[in-house]
Amino acid sequence: MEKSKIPDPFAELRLKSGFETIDDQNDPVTMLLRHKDVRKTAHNYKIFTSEAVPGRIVVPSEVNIRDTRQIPFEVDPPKHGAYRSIVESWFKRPLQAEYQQALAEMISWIIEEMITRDSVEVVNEFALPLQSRALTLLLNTPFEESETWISWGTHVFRSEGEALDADKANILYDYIDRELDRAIANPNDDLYSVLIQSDFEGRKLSKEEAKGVLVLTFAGGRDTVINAVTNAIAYFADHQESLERIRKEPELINNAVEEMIRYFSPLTHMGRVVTEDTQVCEHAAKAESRVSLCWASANRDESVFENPDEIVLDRKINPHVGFGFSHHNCLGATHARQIMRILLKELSEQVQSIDILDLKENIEHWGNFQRKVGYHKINVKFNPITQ
Ligand code: EMZ
Repeated sequence: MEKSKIPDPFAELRLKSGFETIDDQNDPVTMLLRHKDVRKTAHNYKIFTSEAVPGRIVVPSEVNIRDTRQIPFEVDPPKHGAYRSIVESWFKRPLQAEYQQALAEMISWIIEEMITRDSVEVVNEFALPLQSRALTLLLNTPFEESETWISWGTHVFRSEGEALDADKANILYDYIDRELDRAIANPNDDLYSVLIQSDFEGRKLSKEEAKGVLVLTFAGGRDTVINAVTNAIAYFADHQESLERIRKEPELINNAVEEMIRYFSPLTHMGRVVTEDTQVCEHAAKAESRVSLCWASANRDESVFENPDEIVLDRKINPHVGFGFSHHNCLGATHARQIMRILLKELSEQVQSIDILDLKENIEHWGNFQRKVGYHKINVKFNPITQ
């Protein structure tokens, strides 16, 4: 089997029943597996709320390690929209030419350095620094801050072998508190300062609300971006011809990125809490219970996608839900898309081929499902293009 393959563990149950209930810290979750059900449920925020106890819609639940409500992620409409409109234009900055230029320089520089090495561990030496450095653009903070963020590792709430790591989470909270205090005392033009000065429903955004946006910004786009970047490199290692095709047809890049996000589905699923007794897939779902929208399964739904288990670089109709769906579609998606587009462009221009030396897969366990989401480690050798 190709080393970069990401199998679909949901296929059988998606066809059979459309759902599966799994345990999560004694707070079960019914995972919805079909594209149609996932989208319908995502729309229906009145019965399937995101505004539960902070941390409960995340699987694994973060209720024991987090009190701060992530904003706008853990708020329902109409308040969700009011929060989102404060931050939307900031998170669209990656569409600006200067932003893309700065990002391209960062990514090009990393690749230039990596192609000189005999071996690169992509997760920690490539994807994590890339994600953290790119985040300095999104926050508009000094580049040096990325060193601190890199030291936190690939996930701010989890460590290898530990699903929830409260000590680690506290490092992030303390850091954000300090930065917000600094911004209150000495505002500048970074995201902390912008949030603190924002107006919300006729008042200023509180420090706790600003913190909610920042925790989401740090946590939500971290392992997801790292997995997307790492999986893309593994894919090109197995498919040198795709790298070549992108070099010759760079106009394919946007479609190719969407297709990779569909296939990789860097975030397996996201939960909702049921507000009243209802039904999912002709199955009773009680008020107060949890369901999850399984993006990874929906993205392989054979009733929607032809050849769902293949990366079809020029797939044209691609209603994937890799960035979520409906009101809560990913706030960081513009930034993530730019990272991926520039990565593909720079890789295709600098790299001839990639050899995988060794790897350790990152397998998530959800009840009986085992899902590969990426790698804990993957050592590769980048072979430069030699003219
Ligand atoms: C939450 C989540 C957001 C959660 C879009 O996903 O990402 C997870 O990685 C975090 O642990 O807190 O931010």
